[in-house]
Amino acid sequence: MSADGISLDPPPGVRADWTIDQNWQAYSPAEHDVWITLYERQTALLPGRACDPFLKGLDALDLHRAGIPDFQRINEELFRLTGWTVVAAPGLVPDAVFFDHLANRRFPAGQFIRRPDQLDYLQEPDIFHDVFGHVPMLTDPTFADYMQAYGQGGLRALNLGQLHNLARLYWYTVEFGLLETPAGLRIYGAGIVSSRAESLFALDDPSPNRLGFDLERTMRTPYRIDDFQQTYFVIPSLQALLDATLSDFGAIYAYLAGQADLPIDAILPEDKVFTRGTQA
Ligand code: HBI
Ligand code: FE
Repeated sequence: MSADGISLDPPPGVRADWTIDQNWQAYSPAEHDVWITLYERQTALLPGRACDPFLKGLDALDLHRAGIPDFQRINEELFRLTGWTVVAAPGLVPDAVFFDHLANRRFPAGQFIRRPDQLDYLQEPDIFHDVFGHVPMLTDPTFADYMQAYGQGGLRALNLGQLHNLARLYWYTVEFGLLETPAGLRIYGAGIVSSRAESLFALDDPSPNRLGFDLERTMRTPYRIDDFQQTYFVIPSLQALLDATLSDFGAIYAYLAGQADLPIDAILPEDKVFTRGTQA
């Protein structure tokens, strides 16, 4: 058993690197309809909410309305743009496997799609969360470099027993990150952009804190996986996110070892506060 409780040996029918064939021809019309419903819901509300690199990526990969995208088709353009490819996975894969894929510019996306009665939420990332939520940002060269650096850092963190700190960095950037732009705050996090309710909540609701991103600050902040975020961290640019990965994580982990976790809704005197949430 590996650290995260999932055996590193893949289940029957799954390759050693935990990938499977997407088998695009096998998707049913009903499954394509779920994608179309989710796609049209999100693209109706994301202009003015999602950041430009996300919207450009959506167009570049032509993640169109006709249904679940064929990875072979979108990988031609994605690889040309940033050297990334999407590979099909049966679901969550062991951390070590996940990081190794990211470190090699492969994004493991769930091959399955949620059922019609799960449109608003599901625990495990499905193909809509992964391909609509995560993949468009991988067309941006800076973010593409960040995701590869994250994978390389993850492999190191695993070996240092520091995964919990790095998982927070992933959570508050890749999954639930906000970007500051001259036109206001914009979404780049996949967990937000693939969710209708959170695409609205993350920008409009007075309840959550919205604080300036800081690497150590963010890594001291726990997160919840079962509800909207109580705190969102805002980056000034994607370049700032990439620059953060150039830090000495060994020194950061040593510092964090002496620091208690912060309350999930804490606001510190040194925080750059965009919104002081009501935490309603
Ligand atoms: N596996 N397929 C897949 N997708 C993920 O997003 C993912 C994963 N395994 C582990 C994981 N995410 C998180 O624990 C990361 O923080 C490492
Ligand atoms: Fe995700």
